[in-house]
Amino acid sequence: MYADDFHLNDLEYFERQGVNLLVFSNSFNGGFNDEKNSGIEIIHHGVRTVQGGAVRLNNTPEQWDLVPKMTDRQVNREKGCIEVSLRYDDYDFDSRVVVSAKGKAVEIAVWLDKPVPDALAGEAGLNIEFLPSQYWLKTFTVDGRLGRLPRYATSETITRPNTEKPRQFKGFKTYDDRGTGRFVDPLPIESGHVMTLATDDPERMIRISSSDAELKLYDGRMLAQNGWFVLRSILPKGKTGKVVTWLVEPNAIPGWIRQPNIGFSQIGYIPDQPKVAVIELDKAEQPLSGASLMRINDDGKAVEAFHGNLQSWGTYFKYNYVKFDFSEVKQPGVYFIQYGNIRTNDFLIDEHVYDKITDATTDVWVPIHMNHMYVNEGYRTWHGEPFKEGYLQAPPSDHFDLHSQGQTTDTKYKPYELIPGLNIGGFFDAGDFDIETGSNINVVQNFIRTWELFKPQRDETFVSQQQRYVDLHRPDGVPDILQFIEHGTLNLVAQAEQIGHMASTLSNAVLDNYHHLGDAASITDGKHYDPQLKPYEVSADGKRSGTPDDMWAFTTRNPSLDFRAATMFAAASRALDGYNDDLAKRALTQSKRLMQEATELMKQRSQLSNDNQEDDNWDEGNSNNTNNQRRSNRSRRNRQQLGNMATNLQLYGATHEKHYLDDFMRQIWDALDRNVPNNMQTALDAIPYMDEAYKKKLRPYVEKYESYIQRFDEQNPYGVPIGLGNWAGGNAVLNFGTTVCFAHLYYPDVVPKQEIYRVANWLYGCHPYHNYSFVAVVGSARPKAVFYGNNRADFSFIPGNVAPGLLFRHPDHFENFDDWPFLWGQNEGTIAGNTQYIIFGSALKQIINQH
Ligand SMILES: [Ca+2]
Ligand SMILES: [Ca+2]
Ligand SMILES: [Ca+2]
Repeated sequence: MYADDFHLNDLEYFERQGVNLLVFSNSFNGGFNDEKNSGIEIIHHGVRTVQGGAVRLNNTPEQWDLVPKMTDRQVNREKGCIEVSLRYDDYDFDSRVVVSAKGKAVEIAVWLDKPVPDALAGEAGLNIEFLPSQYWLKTFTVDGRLGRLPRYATSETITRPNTEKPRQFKGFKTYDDRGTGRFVDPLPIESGHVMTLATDDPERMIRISSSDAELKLYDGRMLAQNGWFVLRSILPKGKTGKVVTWLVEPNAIPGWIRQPNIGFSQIGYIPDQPKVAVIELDKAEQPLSGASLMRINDDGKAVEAFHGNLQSWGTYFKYNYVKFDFSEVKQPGVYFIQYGNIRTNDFLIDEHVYDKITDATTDVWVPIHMNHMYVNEGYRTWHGEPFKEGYLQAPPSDHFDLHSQGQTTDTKYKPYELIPGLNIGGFFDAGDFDIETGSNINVVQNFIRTWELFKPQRDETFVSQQQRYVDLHRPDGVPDILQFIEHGTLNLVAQAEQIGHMASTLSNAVLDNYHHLGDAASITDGKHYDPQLKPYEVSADGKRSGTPDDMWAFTTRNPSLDFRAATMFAAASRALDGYNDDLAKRALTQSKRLMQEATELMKQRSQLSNDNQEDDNWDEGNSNNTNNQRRSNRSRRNRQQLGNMATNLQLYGATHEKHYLDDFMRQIWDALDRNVPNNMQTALDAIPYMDEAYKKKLRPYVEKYESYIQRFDEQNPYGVPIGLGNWAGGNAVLNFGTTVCFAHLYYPDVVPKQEIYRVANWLYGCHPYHNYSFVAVVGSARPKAVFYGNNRADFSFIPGNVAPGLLFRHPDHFENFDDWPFLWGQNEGTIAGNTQYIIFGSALKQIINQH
C-alpha cells in the first residue's frame, strides 16, 4: 500500500488526502428520501458531491421511491472492506454491497445469494448519484466519446405502463399520469464501460469502469427538480454471486489542502461588541501565527487597522480551529480580514448594523407565506389565491407528510364532504403549502409575543381580507404584526367553529400535488371535486371537476392540541381587542369552549391510558412543530412538563385568573431543579407578571444558566449549541439565543451583554463549512444565495428566510450547500422557525438600542 492509497480509517470510512468515501455511515430512512445523504457517499475535496450508492429499483429514484433497508454492516479491517446487507421487504429481495480499497480506487461490487426476483428483473440495479450543481457544464468521456453534462434537464424519456413501475412508498404515487395509465422513465444520456466525469475539473474528476456491466448515466432532474445525475448498472437476471463490479477512482489532487474558512458576522459588528473570527483549517494545515484586520478608507485604499495573534481552539470533528480576536477595533468603517493570502469579503463596524435584521422577514417572507390570499410585490405576483374550492373531510388514511386520519372523523362530516369556511387565513408551513395547525398556533403565539413585548408599529404591507389581497411595500395604516395575528387567528378560529375542534393539519390529498413547485394557486384546480365526473372532466357550469385534487382536513381529535389552541385564542382575543373586535370575541368564545372540553377529554383519556400517544403535538410555544422536527427525539416527558407549565403561564397572561399562576408556581421550581436550560425561557417569560421575590428566587438559576452558556466555549469553537440531527439545529440555536437575550434583559449583571452576540455571530456567518449568513437578512454582505423555499426550483430564495443551517453527516462532516437548494434539513425555513427569529431579532435590537 502506498501512502496516498485509500485506507479504512478509525471512523470506518475510506480515506485519501482530499477524498472521503463513506459506506452507509448514513442510512436511508424511508418516506423523506429527498435527503440525498445515504448509502455510499463521497466527500470530494471537502464537498459531499456523490451519494446514494446502493441497490435501487429505478433509473432515477425520487423521494417516495422505495429505499433499501440496511440489515447488516460489517467492517473488515484485514481485507480493507466494508460490506452492507440490503433488503427490500416489499419484494423479499436481499443483496450485499461490498466496497474494498484497491490502491487509489475502490471496488464496489454487488453480491446476490438468490437471483433478482422476477418482478424486479431489469429494474434493480447498482446506482450512485452525482450532485448536479457540482457536475453540470463539466466535460465527460464515455469509452472515448466526449460530452458535457447539461445545465438543464433535456435528455429523453419513454413512457411505460404503470403496472411495470416498482411500488412507491406506502403505495403512494408521485406522478399524475393524466389518465394515460403510463409513467415516465428517463433514457440514459450515455452508456458504456469506462466513464470519466469532470475531466476538466481536478476537484470533481472521477473515473468509473466496469468490465462485467454496462454503465448508464441518467439525469434525475427529468422526473423531479431535486434529482441528481445517476450512474447505474442493471443487475443481470438469473445470476448469483458477484453480479456487478465497478472500479471507482475519485481524483485526488496531490498535496491538496482545504481552503481556510474564515467565519465572521456578515452583517458586521457594533463598535463595543466582542469581535472574534473563527478560522476553520484543514488538519494538515499549519496555522499562521497572526492575522490582520484591514480597513478600507474613503479613498478606497486598504490599510492595516489591527494585527493580532491567533489563539488555538483545537480540533472539532474533522477540522482544526483558531480564533482571531479584533475586539479592540471600534472605529466605524468598512473592514476585511486578511489571513495569509486570503482576504475575506468586507463588512461594517457601525452602530446601526443590527437595525434591520428583522425587516426582510416581516416585510417579505411572512406575507408571502399567507395562505388563501393573492400576494403581490411590485410587478411580481408571488402567488394567486390558493385552494378556492376549500377543504374536504379526510377519509381514514395514512399520509405521506406523516399525518394520519384515524378510523373515525370525530366530526359531523362524512369522508370527502366539504367542510365549509376553512379556506381563510393561515400560513404555509414551510417549503410546502399545508397548514400545520400546531405550527400555526406557535406562529400566532410568536406574533402575539412580539406584539406585546416590542409593540412594533412597522407598516409596510397592505392586507385586505375582503379582497383577499396582500401587497408588499404598500402601507395601509395598520401595523403588520396585528394583521399577521389576525390572519393566523382567522384560520384557527374557523377550524374550531366549523370542525368543533382543531384539525391536526389541512394538507394535500394526493402526493402528486404535494411536491408542488410554483404558484400555490395552481396546486388545485379551484373546482369542487365531484366523483361522478371522470378524472380531468369539468362540469358544464365549470364549478366541479373529476380531478381528486381538493385538499383534506385531518380531523382526528387531539385534546392537547385543542388545549394549546384555547390558550392561544385567549391571548389572540386580547391582542385583537380594539382592532378586530368580532374576531377577538369569536376567539374568546372558542377558547372557553375548547378549554373546557379539552380538560374534560384529557381527564377521561388519562384515566384510560398513561401512554399518551396524542401528545405528539404538545409543544411549547417556541418550538417549530413541522413534521421533520417532529421526528427529532426530544423526550416527550420533558415536552409535556414544559407544555403544562408554559400553558399555565400563557393562560394567566391571557385571562389574569390567579389559579393559573398558582399552578405555574407549583411547577416552575421543580422544573428548574430538574433542568435549568430547558425551563429557563418559561421562567423568564413569567417575570412581567411576578414580584421581586420571584426574581430573587430565580437569580441562582440564572447564574447556573450563565455557566451553561459558558460551557459551549469548551464544546465547540463557536460557543453555541450545535445540533447533530438530520434536521440542522437552527431552531435550537435560535431558542438558545432568545433565552440568552431575555436572561440578559432581566439579569444584566448575571448574563453580561457580550453573551447576546453568540447566536447573532453564528447566524450571520461565523460557523463551519462556509461563512455565508444563514439568514437572508438585510445588511449581510454575503447572505446565502439559495434556500429550500417554495421557489427552490428557481435556485433562489425568499428574503428574510432563516435556514436550519449546519447539517451534520455521520461520522464527522458538516455542510450547508449554497448552490443546491433542495436539501430541507439544511436549507428549509419554516413559518414557526422564522417567526421565532423575529422574536430573537427584536430582543437583540431592543438590548442594543437601549444601552
Ligand atoms: Ca408540511
Ligand atoms: Ca399593514
Ligand atoms: Ca379541485
